[in-house]
Amino acid sequence: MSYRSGFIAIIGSPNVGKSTLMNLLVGQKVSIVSPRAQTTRNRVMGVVTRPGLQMVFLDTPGVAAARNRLGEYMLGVAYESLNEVECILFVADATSGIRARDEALLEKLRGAKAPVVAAVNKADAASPEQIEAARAKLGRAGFVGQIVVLSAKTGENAEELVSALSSHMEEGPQYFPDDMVTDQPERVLVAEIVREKALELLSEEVPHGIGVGVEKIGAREGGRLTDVYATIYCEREGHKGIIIGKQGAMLKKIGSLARHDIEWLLGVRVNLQLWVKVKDDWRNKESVLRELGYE
Ligand SMILES: Nc1nc2c(ncn2[C@@H]2O[C@H](COP(=O)(O)OP(=O)(O)OP(=O)(O)O)[C@@H](O)[C@H]2O)c(=O)[nH]1
Ligand SMILES: [Mg+2]
Repeated sequence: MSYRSGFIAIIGSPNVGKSTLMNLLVGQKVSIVSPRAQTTRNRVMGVVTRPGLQMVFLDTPGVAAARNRLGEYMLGVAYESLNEVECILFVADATSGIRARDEALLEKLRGAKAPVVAAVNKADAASPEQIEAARAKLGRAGFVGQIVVLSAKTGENAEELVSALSSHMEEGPQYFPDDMVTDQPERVLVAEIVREKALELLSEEVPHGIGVGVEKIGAREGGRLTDVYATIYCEREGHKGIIIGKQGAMLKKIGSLARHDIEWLLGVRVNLQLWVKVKDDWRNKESVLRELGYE
């Protein structure tokens, strides 16, 4: 039998579980996840390789009205991903249902060239009525080929989604080697881990204005220890105080959670040094956006 492969864009409103779902399918965390909307800021590739089949997922930022240049960039990333794929996976959250914003996005997908498959996620947390309501609305759109109800958290029905998506893969090459799960460089993965922990631990408006830059990843002691230097950027002096916390407690917490994950990623003991810097209104500044990889 011939080899089948293709690219699949994952798109949906913020916080519906797109990144969690991609991580589940890939079998490894490649895209960071948090309870806050607008966690994903860039296109994140996740590769699923099976015998005779390769599916290349593109996780994208949740589609939401842009409030700054970073937001505009994120919207662009989400929409552009639709042009380069064999299939579109629209993700909705069963617990919040198909809201006006989901419907507006769905309307945009109506004109897309690629076939659309929908996932109704968070089935583990939704009532049967909520699930039915979401499924019915998606069905009424008229162009959604398959609708799969699942849970990215428990893995329930994930295989059903894989088979729905694989039916849209076409005869093609194995794009990436068997052991490759993402195209993100180490530096980006490390910065994202730090950002994930900051998103998890900080509250209110602080997390949204955070960016992370990694200045150094360097081995020493004959490779037994790796130094990682990273800076957390925020938008205001007041935010800097919150990120550092009382006697440095918050920064310490962020650092210790991040170090744990970075050690797992790099497979070596890590000395993580974190700094916090204020860059006034950086989400509107092209130079900083470029520096942090949002270009
Ligand atoms: N109960 C439940 N929670 C889930 C499920 N999938 C994701 N979540 C949670 O939903 C929240 C958002 O998950 P993400 O994967 O970051 O969502 P996203 O769609 O990628 O969000 P953005 O990147 O901001 O657009 C996190 O707290 C997840 O743990 C699920 O199947 N069930
Ligand atoms: Mg995401």
